[in-house]
Amino acid sequence: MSNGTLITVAPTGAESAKADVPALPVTLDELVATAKECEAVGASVVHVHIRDENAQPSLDPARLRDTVAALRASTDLIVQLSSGGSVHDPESARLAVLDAAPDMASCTMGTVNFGEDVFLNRWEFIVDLHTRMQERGIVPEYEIFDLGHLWSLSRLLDKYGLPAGGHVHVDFVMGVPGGMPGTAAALVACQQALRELPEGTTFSATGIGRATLPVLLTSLGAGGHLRVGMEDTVTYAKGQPVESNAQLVARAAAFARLAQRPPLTSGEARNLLGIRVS
Ligand code: KMH
Ligand code: ZN
Repeated sequence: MSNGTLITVAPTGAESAKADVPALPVTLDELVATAKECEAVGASVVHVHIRDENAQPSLDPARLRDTVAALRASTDLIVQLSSGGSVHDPESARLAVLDAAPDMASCTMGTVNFGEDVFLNRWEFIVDLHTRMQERGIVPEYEIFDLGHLWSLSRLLDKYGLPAGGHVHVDFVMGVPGGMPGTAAALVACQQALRELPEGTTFSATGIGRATLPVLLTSLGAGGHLRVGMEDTVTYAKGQPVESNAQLVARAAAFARLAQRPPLTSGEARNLLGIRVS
C-alpha cells in the first residue's frame, strides 16, 4: 500500500452564507469548477453539500442526482455526498441522499452539540444509514466529532458487520464548538482508540477554523489523511479570507509532499477505500 496522502476537499458545507463568503461554491457550475481545480492540485475525494437556487442548504433529490452526474462527467474524483446535511434536515431527507447513488456518503457516529444547535444522530438512524449503504454498495466515511463516537462505531461494526468494500475509513472532525478540540493531543487520543476497530482502519482529519493547521500537521505526522475546504475554514491566515478551495488543497498537498507522503491519485484512493470502479 502506498504511503501517500488521501486529500478530501469539502468545498461548501451547510453553515456559511454566500453573502458572507463570496468565494463559496453554491451553484452546480461553481461546484464543478471548484472540483476540477481541486483535483488538479491533489484532491481525490469531494465531500459534497449542495445549495438551492437561493444558495440555501438543500437535500433536493433531483439536484443531488444531477450533482453526482456532473461531478462524474467532469472529474475522476470520488464523489462523497453528505448525509449530515444541515442541523435542520429531517432524517428521512438525510437517508434519501443515498438514492443519488454516490461512491461514498458520510455517516456521523453520534449526536453532538454544534455551536448553538444540536447535530442529531440517533443510534437507530446510524444503523439505518450503515445498513442501507451496505445494501447499495456505497462506501461510508464515518464522521467522528468526539472520542466516544469511535466506541459507537466499534459497536456498530460488531453488530452489523463491515461496510461495503470491507475497508473502514473514519474522519476526525475536530474543533466544532460542542465536540472534541482541534489539538494534537485529541488527535493522538483518537488514533490510539482506533485499536478498537478492525485492523487496517484508516483516518483523515480536519480542524475547524483556527484548528485547521494544527490538525493538518498532526494528522500528516501521525500517518493520517487530510480533509480541507471551505466547509471547515474560510480564513487562510489571520485576516486573510480563503480565495478558493484549490488554495487550501494546494497548501495541504504541499505539506503532504514535504512529509514525503504525496497526494494519492483518485485511482489509488479508490483502492485504499475499497471503492469499486463503475
Ligand atoms: N453540517 C453538519 C451539521 C456531514 O457532512 O456528514 C454536518 C456535517 C457532517 O457536515
Ligand atoms: Zn459535511
